[in-house]
Amino acid sequence: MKIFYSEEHRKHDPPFEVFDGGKRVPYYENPERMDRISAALKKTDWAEFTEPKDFGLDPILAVHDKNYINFLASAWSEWLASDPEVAASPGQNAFLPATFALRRKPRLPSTLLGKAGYYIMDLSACIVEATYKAALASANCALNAAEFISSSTVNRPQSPLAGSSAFALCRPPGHHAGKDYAGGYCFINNASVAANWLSSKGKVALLDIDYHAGNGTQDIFYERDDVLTISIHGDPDYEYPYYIGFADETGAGAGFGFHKNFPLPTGTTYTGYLSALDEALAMIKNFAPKHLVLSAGMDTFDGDPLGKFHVTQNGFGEIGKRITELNLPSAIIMEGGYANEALGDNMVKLLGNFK
Ligand code: SP5
Ligand code: ZN
Repeated sequence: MKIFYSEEHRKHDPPFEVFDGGKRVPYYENPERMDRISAALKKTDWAEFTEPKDFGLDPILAVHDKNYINFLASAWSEWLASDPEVAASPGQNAFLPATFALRRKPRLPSTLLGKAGYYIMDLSACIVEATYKAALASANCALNAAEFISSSTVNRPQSPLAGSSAFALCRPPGHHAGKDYAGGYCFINNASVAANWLSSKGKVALLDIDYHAGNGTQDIFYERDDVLTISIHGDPDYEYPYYIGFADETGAGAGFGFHKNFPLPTGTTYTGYLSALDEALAMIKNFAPKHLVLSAGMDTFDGDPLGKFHVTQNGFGEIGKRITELNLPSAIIMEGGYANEALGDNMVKLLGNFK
């Protein structure tokens, strides 16, 4: 399997994040995650690591607001220039807003801190010097995977088109980022950029199996009927991102009926999970897409520090197997997953089913 991976993520390594009532904790979405996955993949005989080529900004701007992307590009250097304390110890700092936009149509502020509250939805999307470059490289991994699966007869003449797949080992992840906002460790919505790119070639299904609701993806495709979006996750009634991801959110306008959320209770086990998954897969079959994009978060794992589900390592094997039974060319996009010791093996279990 083609694995698209870039080292650009490594210096995106914020020293902390703020969560759960204001606790300052080490950044869970850390570079070690990629090392664990790479190491496990390199032990298999089927992982073929490839450096992604650069698609430029156009496919990113087809999903994201230009002013938002400009904000991501310059936030760190503007902050550094504005605050001598930060300039004195940049490595101990991460840029976050301290004020958030009101829940009415806000106007875009002209100042850096005002923009931060407008464009960032929480305190886990920390910006450091390397963030923007890492986010671009991550999106390029997803685009390379999309391109690969859409042209696999050319790239892989020996194998049949149906069932061919590629893995974008993306970091930072993407599914919490919307058209014009960052959140939940996400800045550019890699899976959405890939799905939108693929949508010019035919219908796309985007299945999100990260433990957290894929709010950014939901927002981006909410009014579209050419990309079916489905997310299986911890019920936002108790879990991040709290305000979106409910069962009654099913799309709007032309997109009505083309979004589906499966909010599941705390303590969801493999069995409970699989019944939601089967329902999701039946919807995808019925939609008959040309390509599948899988937002593959592994934080549903039993031992994940941010999750409350109990999917086991073998569970990921079964989940992967059922997804491959769709027999669709699949771009698998890395999202969350924070049980670092198990993350590599979990990912190998999931991926091992795909051709
Ligand atoms: C991509 C992704 O998985 N993003 C997740 C962002 C979650 N940020 C909020 C974390 C809240 C943590 N609550 C954990 C309780 C641990 N005792
Ligand atoms: Zn997650």
